[in-house]
Amino acid sequence: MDQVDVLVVGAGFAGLRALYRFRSQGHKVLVIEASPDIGGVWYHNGYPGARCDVESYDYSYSFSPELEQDWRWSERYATQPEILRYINHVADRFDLRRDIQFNTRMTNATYDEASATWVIATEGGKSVRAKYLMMCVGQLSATKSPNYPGLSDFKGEVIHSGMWPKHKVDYAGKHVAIIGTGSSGMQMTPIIAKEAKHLTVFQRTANFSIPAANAPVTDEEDRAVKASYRERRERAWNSATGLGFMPNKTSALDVSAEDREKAYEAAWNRLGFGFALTYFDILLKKEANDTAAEFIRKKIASVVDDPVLRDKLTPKGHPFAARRPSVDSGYFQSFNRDNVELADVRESPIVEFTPEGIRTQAKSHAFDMIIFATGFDVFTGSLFKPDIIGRHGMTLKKKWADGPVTHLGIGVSDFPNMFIVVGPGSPSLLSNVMVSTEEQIDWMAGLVQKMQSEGSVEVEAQPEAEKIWGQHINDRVKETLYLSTDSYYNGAEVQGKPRVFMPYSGGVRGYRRILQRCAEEGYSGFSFNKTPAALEDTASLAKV
Ligand code: N01
Repeated sequence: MDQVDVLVVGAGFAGLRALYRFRSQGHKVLVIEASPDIGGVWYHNGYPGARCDVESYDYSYSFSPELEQDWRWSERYATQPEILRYINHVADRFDLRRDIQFNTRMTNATYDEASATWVIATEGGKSVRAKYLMMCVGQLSATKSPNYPGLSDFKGEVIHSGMWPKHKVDYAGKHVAIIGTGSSGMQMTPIIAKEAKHLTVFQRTANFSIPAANAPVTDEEDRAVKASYRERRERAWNSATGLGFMPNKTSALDVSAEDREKAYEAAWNRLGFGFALTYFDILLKKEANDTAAEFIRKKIASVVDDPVLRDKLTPKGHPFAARRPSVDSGYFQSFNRDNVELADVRESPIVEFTPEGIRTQAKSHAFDMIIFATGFDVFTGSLFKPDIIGRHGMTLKKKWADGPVTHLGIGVSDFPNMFIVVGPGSPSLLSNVMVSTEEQIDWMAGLVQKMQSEGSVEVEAQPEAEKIWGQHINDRVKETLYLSTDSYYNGAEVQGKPRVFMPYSGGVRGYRRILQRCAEEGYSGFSFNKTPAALEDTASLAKV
């Protein structure tokens, strides 16, 4: 059986960063990746229009000033192919591939209490023993498709946005359906609309969206960013979202309607997600939120010609940004085209798939291709795919049957020497995930260094610390509007999933301080053992 110090699961941005950091620290690291190449979600989400809605300069690694200086982003918001080129460049530049095994899916990981190591088994029958198990499996990687009756009877092509095929998908002359209007559906709609003969978008919930304000990066802009990249990073690390927007102390309710309109207009045309931070209380107070929501509704109204469509496309019934808003490039305008139709599934639900297409309560639609942009089993889906078995046979699925329980989103009691990167309990999807990823991995590396220096072999989150962290997550989210609606933040995206708010809403800056304080306190809330606890238990039993 192969033996390594750190076994990393997943070769996306997090897995590669973990490999780089732990290898630099002298550890023997192995990354296993189920897919044939690196990139994680960016490998799989190759749908048309896929691009990041965090600015390229911020959605990139900060660990190497040389890398920062050498890499030249072409657009303010990078497309999926450009992001893949970037991550491939990083992998080659730092010689990361030699420690990655592709086409290797972890089926289970079992904690061997006697040796304080993990034994990882893969689909191909391989076993690896590791001191530390690092789960870098992403939050948006377990795709989710509704299981409609007749699904397998459909004669055309069925594609999921999050598992986009590698062959060229041709829409020309075709009748295409997109089910789902989250970020993926909204990004692909304008592009497919231009190529397909006819496009039907099946919408269940109208979503708020902000224009991407994308543009090519000029040489001048590139030089300006690179001249003070550190300061830009500092701003990101010390901002609430990891996007670098400075704290705003003004309430949306303390300014005149005219000034508010001007501020929203300026943010609308340039800031993408930053729009949500125009005033500090947009996500805290319903009345403040209403002002932003109303501004967006007016914007939608100004670009959609047909009044009935306009009404259907207008988000109602949930506060702006309490569900993840999109950042789009011409989504609403697409519905002015003659070849684009909106099918409102609340008004007329999908009854079944047929060999020819989809039958809703109202009518039968014929399609050549149906695209599921129906999202993911978020946060826990990918962590539950393999069986992770900790102390005393406890499984992660059982441990989290009522929702994720963690200390700082990083460690779980009964699962010693296992770290979760940007999973539940961390700022994760409420932040620029790149910032949170690097922050957590560097912190974990510090923890492992401490263990090495003092001869500890086992680290484990303490149940009491998990309770305190869980309470803190709940206290912080109660200050916001996140709980006022169903969303994938609180498990509503999968029927039967525990309704628990999963990410940490206290912000990147606050989280960073908490991690720092925890480290200064000797990693409070974690227990460390120099001999595996199981052996100590046996020794004390022998004495009785
Ligand atoms: O998934 P989603 P996504 N019948 O869960 C609908 C990141 N991302 O792939 O809202 C009909 O947001 C569902 O309807 P409802 C980003 O974090 C980033 O679009 O549940 N419809 C919803 O409209 C994003 O938030 C980028 O009522 C059904 C949609 O499917 C996350 O990934 C780009 C349905 C799912 O939306 C996920 O985005 C893309 C059903 N049975 C993604 N089931 C960028 O960085 C679900 N839906 C730009």
